[in-house]
Amino acid sequence: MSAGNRILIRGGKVVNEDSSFLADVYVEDGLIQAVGSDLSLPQLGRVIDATGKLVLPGGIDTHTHMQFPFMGYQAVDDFYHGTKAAVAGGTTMILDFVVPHKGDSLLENYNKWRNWADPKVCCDYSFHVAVTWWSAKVKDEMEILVKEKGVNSFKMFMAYKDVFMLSDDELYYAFCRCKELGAIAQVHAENGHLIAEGAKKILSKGITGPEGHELCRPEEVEAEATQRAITIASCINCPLYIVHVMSKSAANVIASARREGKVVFGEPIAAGLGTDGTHYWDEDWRKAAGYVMGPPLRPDPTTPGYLMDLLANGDLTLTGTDNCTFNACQKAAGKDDFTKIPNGVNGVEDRMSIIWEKGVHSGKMDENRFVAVTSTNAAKIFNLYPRKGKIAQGSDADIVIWDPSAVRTISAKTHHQAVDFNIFEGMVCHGVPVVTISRGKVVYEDGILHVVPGDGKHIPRKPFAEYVFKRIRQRDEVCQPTPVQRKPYQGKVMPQCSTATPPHDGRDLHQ
Ligand code: DUC
Ligand code: ZN
Ligand code: ZN
Repeated sequence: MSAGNRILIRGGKVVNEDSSFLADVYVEDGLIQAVGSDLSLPQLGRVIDATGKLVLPGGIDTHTHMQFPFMGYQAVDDFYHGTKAAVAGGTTMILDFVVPHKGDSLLENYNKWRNWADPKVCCDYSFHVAVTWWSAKVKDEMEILVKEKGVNSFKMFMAYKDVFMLSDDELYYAFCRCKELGAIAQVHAENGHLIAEGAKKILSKGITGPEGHELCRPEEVEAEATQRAITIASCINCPLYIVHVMSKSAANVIASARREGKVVFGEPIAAGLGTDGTHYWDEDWRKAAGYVMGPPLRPDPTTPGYLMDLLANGDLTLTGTDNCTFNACQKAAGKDDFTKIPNGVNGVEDRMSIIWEKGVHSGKMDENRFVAVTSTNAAKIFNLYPRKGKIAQGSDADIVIWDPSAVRTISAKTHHQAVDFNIFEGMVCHGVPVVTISRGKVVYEDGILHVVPGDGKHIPRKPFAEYVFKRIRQRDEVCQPTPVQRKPYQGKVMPQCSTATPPHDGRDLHQ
């Protein structure tokens, strides 16, 4: 056995979601073997001094789209560049999306995405699968994905009309299937019909620039869909996960649903927590287009702070990035028409620093809540806990040594992503990952990457995560409606009139 398999992290403060304590951490063969005082290396190995630093579970980014073929272009951060950047930022696992076209097999696409990812990933990963159409085949393939392929989450789009969008009845069927299989239903919550009509209206006013992207999908379009998805899920007692919560109004809808006891989780993203939609009005077209994503960032500059408040107090649960990056020459497809700008922004590298800066450094959340929203809650919802999201004996050695007092300035010039733009350009962040360990290997240290493409592993996930389904199961058992016991009606029943239902007269009620 080589000494490279053994690492002793000495003198740091271990931070989990529920406690912080001074301890050494001993790692061997990819696992945390011991957490305790005054540990020593049993044999040859490496000692890393973490005095004055925090020892955190590696970040889990719940929402990425590496090399996603979308709107005519392929996202430039592929599974190699994307996961390399992830570990440089302290993230040791990503959850990416398989997104089949309407009519296409979910399974074939799952295999295609696996073939893209497996040889390239530099950290562990897993897949959500999008349900973009509905049929018996889709229903059957969802079962195979859950039972044989380790998928326990499916994403349904309420936007991207005619491309990925499902109708309300299809959402209902998909949610029912998710619940049956013990998978979590996720939604991209925006009203696709209103966006399509809004885009025509804004273009007809001669507004063709990136500001049109926000103007045609204001925040009530997101809030309405969020409420609708929650209503549909609630009718079937199905747990629901709202991806990329971008507005105050959508966040408020989720907060009140949670107060009513609904099993719903909201995922804000680094972009929405770290910057805002005022940039769509920037006079530099390229800069404005760099922020185009769906749902859009909001022009109300108090939005990021508000979303962070809700993330700190538990109304919102965990964080991703929606990392889906396009270079200037790809964004330029929409230079004369904002509807053609490929949607997507960066975040996978900077998420941890942004949340530390705006959440912990600002005093809104403590280091334990930071761990909860950057890894532990993701691990619990997607049934990876305590293998991931915890520093404890037996957990995977996905660890970040974090220097809370170090400072870095974010820039596209120095980031590790393939994209030529960074939406957080110039932002100064306290909280810097100094060492990242991915399943027991140092993959990043003092600014230097030591990654090997293909070293990351696909992590299968089991259905029926307790954190999500315990309440659902109990409600199904005890909260069923029962019929009122009555004596049968004994009176007369009037015969039905033959013209009770007027015949359809062929009029189109939508004219
Ligand atoms: N939104 C984006 O901005 N990009 C990828 C897909 C999505 O929903
Ligand atoms: Zn989405
Ligand atoms: Zn997305």
